[in-house]
Amino acid sequence: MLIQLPRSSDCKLSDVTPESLYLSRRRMLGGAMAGLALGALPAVGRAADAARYPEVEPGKPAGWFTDKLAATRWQAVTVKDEAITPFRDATHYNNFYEFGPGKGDPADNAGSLLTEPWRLVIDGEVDKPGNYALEDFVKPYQLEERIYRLRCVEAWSMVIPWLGFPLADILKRVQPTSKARYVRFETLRDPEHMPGQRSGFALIDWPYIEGLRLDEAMNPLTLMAVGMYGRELPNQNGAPLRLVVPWKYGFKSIKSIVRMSLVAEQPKTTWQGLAPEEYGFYANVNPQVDHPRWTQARERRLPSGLFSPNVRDTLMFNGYAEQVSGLYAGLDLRKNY
Ligand SMILES: Nc1nc2c(c(=O)[nH]1)N[C@H]1C(S)=C(S)[C@@H](COP(=O)(O)O)O[C@H]1N2
Ligand SMILES: [Mo]
Repeated sequence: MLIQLPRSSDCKLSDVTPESLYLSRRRMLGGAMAGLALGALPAVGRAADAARYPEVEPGKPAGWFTDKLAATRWQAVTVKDEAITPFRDATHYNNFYEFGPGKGDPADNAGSLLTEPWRLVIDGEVDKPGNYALEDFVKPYQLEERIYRLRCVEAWSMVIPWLGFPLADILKRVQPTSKARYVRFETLRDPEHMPGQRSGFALIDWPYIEGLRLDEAMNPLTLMAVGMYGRELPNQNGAPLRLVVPWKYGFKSIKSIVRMSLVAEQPKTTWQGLAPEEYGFYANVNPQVDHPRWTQARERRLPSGLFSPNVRDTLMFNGYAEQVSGLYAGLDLRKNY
């Protein structure tokens, strides 16, 4: 397998592994990845794609993250023949209204987010509720790399290599009761460190709330992410813990989660509450059901510019129909958008 690194990196050829493409030379030479076991993996990196990878800023990984990285199942899920979005775009074109409404605001402002210490509460209809320090919470789970398409309801998209663990693994441990039918997720509320929560922009009633039906939450594709591009999550991408639901519009993939509650009733979610005729609870990616103000049949794949807009057809369930269409058998997807 021959993978070329961008010129700016001067790794030895023997260091060139798929995941090393996400890591800066500094981190690699620092030995963080030394001794990493690699199975026989399919190549993400055909040479042409590899040349598009930028250098990844290594961040300051928490001790538990570095420990877990060594046993990661790399490329547990991949996207065939679609280039991974450069790290720079994935971290500088964001939606995270807690840090402002502009696409660049999260990168500019999320430095103030306090991610350590971080606690997660799991409560509601579960046999084993808990209030965990993040480093204790993640202990039982093995990290997997999942390369997923991310399709925003605003008709742009990316391909992002996440690191995380299946939400189903968490739910199996906490044991939902027979009354549990939905999972409700809550983002941190901290106006002092989240300027968007002070400004009252978009009339959002903080904290940001999202939800899934229990069977959606149990689907093997649903991921609780703690990292991306071989490193921990940057703040603007929802550090230290965020949901990734690849067959749904991006707003379902709630960031910086502090609470997960198993509940009997469908939760009232943020965007549905703001504009129910535009944003539904399901929010499944669906090229046949347009947003009232724009088509959902196509999307702009980042990086996208004036002269190379990089427009492509949107796929049913964002390309994950085989894995998830069974969840919606008999449901009118036009009504349940
Ligand atoms: N707490 C919170 N989570 C959020 C958002 C937000 O504003 N606040 N934006 C959502 C939207 S609209 C999208 S498209 C994705 C973007 O994720 P990314 O910035 O990592 O690409 O995050 C989602 N999760
Ligand atoms: Mo979005």
